[in-house]
Amino acid sequence: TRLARDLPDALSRGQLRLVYQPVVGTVERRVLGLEALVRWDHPVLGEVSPDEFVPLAEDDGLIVPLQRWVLEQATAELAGLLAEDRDLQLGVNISVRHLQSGSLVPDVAAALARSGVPAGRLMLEVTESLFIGEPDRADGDLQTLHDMGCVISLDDFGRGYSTFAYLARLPVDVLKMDREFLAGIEDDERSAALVHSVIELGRRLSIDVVAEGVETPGQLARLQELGCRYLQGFLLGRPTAPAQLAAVIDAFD
Ligand code: G
Ligand code: G
Ligand code: MN
Ligand code: NA
Repeated sequence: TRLARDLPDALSRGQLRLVYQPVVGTVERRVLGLEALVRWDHPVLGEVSPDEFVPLAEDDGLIVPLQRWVLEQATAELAGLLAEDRDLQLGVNISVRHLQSGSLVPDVAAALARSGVPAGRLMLEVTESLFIGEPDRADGDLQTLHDMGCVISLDDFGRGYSTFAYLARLPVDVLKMDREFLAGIEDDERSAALVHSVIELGRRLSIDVVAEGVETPGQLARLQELGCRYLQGFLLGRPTAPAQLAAVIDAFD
């Protein structure tokens, strides 16, 4: 396909960029974190979603250089915001392939060293697809990243297969609750009970729970009643270009 053909040049021609979506603390009432989301500005086709090109990169062996670029770019851009004395955590989506390649540990270390961003500011978002199957080298590398001080989050939690067993096996600090969970919470007691259970699970395991995909004031109110402290979604803030970020963050203060 055209996208697959053009992808190798996207990096070298500077067609990739990052946008950042805020994660808001309901107790702190401010932006606590930013999730980096990659975009490809294709010269002819316009903006292409990572849903389309990340799988292509994974098939083409381009995913490691792509993820390396994401790590370098995101930490460099965060360093700029931290220099203005802001207290923020940066979330980066990790590809399973990068972890399995064995180069994630040195690539993270290099990005942190180059940017000067402390490891504790970097949250690596992994999905459960990583953990289907037997424990392997990837488990050890994830533990190494955790030992380095990086924060590990389990993304899209609750989508797909049950992930409870992974919570015992892996050094998970944060659960990002899939937005599917929010669908009915405003008026359906069963949906609300499910969300409550995930928040309770997090509390018992000392794992922070982030609700993803918060779109309505009703959902926000219900999540607060259920004790959810961390929120992400279009209602709180859209993915935003770096130049506008400082304004978005400071608007909450
Ligand atoms: O931002 P958006 O909704 O378009 O993201 C679509 C999907 O692409 C989500 O599953 C998101 O996790 C994933 N994604 C966004 N940025 C990156 C990235 O830098 N690396 C990887 N591997 N996935 C990403
Ligand atoms: O899989 P992951 O959680 O990394 O996916 C992040 C994706 O979710 C991004 O593509 C982002 O654009 C999208 N997203 C963020 N907030 C919302 C929201 O409130 N509603 C919907 N439908 N998508 C959202
Ligand atoms: Mn994510
Ligand atoms: Na998610």
